[in-house]
Amino acid sequence: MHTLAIDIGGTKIALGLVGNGQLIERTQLPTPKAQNAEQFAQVILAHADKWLPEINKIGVSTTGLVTKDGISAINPDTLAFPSPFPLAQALESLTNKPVAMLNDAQAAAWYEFKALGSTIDNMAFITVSTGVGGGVVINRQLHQGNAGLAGHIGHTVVELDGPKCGCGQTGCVEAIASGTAIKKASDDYFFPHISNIDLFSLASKSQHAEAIIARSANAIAALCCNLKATLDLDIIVLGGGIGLATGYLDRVNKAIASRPGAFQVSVVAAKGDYDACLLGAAYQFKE
Ligand code: BMX
Ligand code: ZN
Repeated sequence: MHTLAIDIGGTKIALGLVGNGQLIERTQLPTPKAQNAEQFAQVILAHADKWLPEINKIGVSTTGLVTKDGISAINPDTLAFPSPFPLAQALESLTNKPVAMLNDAQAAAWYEFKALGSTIDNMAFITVSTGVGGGVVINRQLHQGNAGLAGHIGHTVVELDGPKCGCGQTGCVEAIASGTAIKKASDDYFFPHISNIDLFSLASKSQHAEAIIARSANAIAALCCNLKATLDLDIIVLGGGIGLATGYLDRVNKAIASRPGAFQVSVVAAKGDYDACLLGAAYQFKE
């Protein structure tokens, strides 16, 4: 029997049929508006219909703060969940299968930690996508904290006079570096508006496109050095649609290299590639 993996992001939901830790098949759908958990679960399950006879458990990784009562948004601009949003309970009652659920970046952090092998004790995973999410592994344990908030590093402040964040703070990493923030900065300058994919292609020809991407990468570099100073991490793993875009990791590493040696940390691309959070969803049943 296999696992149904569900990764809920602010822009898309990825679904996978996972067996022996490998993605056998994969599909995705645009994230619907989260009105009520049962309806949201039904939309997801309709897309996984043909796999249901082959699965005996469901692993979910989701954007938002996960508690036993459900999901709630830290930044409702990323994806507004009427909170608490009892999605695990809804999936369980519709399928009669056990459901495990973690924050998306926490799930990916655990998966990526295991993929790194035995030499690493302390690491973080950072996803730069619709928002900026994170998960931390300390002394070889996923650290969630008593409220489940640990790893929400997108909401640490790096520019005191920076842009407003949907979480209510000012100058959060997410408000500067996320795909949403990049798109906003790009829409303020380029007309007609262009996609983030086109912005990255334009960076070699347009100083302005390069500056928007560099501001994001510099904020992520500052975050990495802050994490190194706080937790003395051995390594940081980067994922997400922006994090894995061509040239982004190089920009982050270059910005880190210009900072004092004590705060430098090596940043590598996720082994799970764009599917680190999806693989992390299924991986919860491993250990
Ligand atoms: C936000 C927050 C995090 C999430 C991160 C990345 C919400 C709804 N989400 O900081 O929980 O891990 O975005 O999420 O408050 P993604 O949608 O970009 O994958
Ligand atoms: Zn914030």
